[in-house]
Amino acid sequence: MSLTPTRADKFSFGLWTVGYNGTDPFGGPTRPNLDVVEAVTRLADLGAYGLTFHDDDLFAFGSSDAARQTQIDRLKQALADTGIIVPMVTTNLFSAPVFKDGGFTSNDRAVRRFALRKVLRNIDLAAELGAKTFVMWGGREGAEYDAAKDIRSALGRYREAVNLLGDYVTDKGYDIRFAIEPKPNEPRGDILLPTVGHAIAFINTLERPELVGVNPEVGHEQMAGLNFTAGIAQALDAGKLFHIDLNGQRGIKYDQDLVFGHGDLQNAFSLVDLLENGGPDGGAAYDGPRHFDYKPSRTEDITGVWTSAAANMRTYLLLKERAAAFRADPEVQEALAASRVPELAVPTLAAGESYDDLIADRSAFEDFDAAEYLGGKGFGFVHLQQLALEHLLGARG
Ligand SMILES: [Mn+2]
Repeated sequence: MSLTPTRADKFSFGLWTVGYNGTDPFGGPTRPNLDVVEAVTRLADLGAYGLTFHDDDLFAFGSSDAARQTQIDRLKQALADTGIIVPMVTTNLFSAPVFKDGGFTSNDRAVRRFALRKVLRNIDLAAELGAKTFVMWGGREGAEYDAAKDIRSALGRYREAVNLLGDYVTDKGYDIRFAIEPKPNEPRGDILLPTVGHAIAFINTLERPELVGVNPEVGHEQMAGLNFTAGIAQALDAGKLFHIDLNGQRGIKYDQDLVFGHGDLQNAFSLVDLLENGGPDGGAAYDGPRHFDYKPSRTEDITGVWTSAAANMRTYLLLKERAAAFRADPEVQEALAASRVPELAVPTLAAGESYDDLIADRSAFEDFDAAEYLGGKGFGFVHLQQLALEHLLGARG
């Protein structure tokens, strides 16, 4: 298995990732701004296949129509020159002061109408560039104070907005689906739709739920103390994994956006194993872009930016290789069987068996020996996890 990224690996990067200039709440930029043409060219050289962006990453908020078009044309030329595609586009409804209380769910109705117009315009651009996924991260959709936001009204306005966008792409005939990106907090004290589970529940209340899925980010779920791999498995179970944001996070703290694998490495291993080997036939469970939403640390110079971009892809490919070795190891297969992992796929009732049949089955209850489980019948999960760890460390084949 090659560790050199190719277009077939479907690695994509946000323009705001390699373009991050190092600004944080405590200090200004440590790097100059990165031009979009250089970003596309360097990412192509490194083996990526896609670039994604917020409207404001490509042309500054409030740009004239002419300035906006100039940047779009420069991007299009760079795409034509390199073969890089734009698989996903998203809208910035969080940076400009007008969005200080959110976009779709601002208490200020005029702001909500402005936000919808900004998104509709950007959906037209997404369609023009051939993007198939439109991500919605509602970073400012939230509050710091319970009395400040009527959450049920806010969810109503969120629903109204997404329903309108669904009507728009349907009427226009655009081949675009939406992906909501959950995050529990930061920049708001609390953000609406804080986790994958909240988002999936919300999607099921929409008029066109089939058009809307999730774009889970590693760090965002881990900021909430949740198991990212388990959240992805539930999104797959619901048919809602439309896109994914890969990065690294170390525990419940601010959004670190580290390189993929530079956070919870064991969870990154199980995630890649799920994405690459968790399909029904043991193949890939997800065939969309492997999108990196990380930030090159502000300690890095421009060389460090490209080193870190390459590190994301190399770590993914290393984990893919390690996961394949894990699956191919006969001792792992024995351990999986001993842990009865495959047995969970067997339905609890036999085909055609009713609850009457279950009640009539004495072996299920009257003759079942529950006492055996005290001191016996261990599952051997620790041995299995140690084998995973040893593969992850390269200590086994
Ligand atoms: Mn993040």
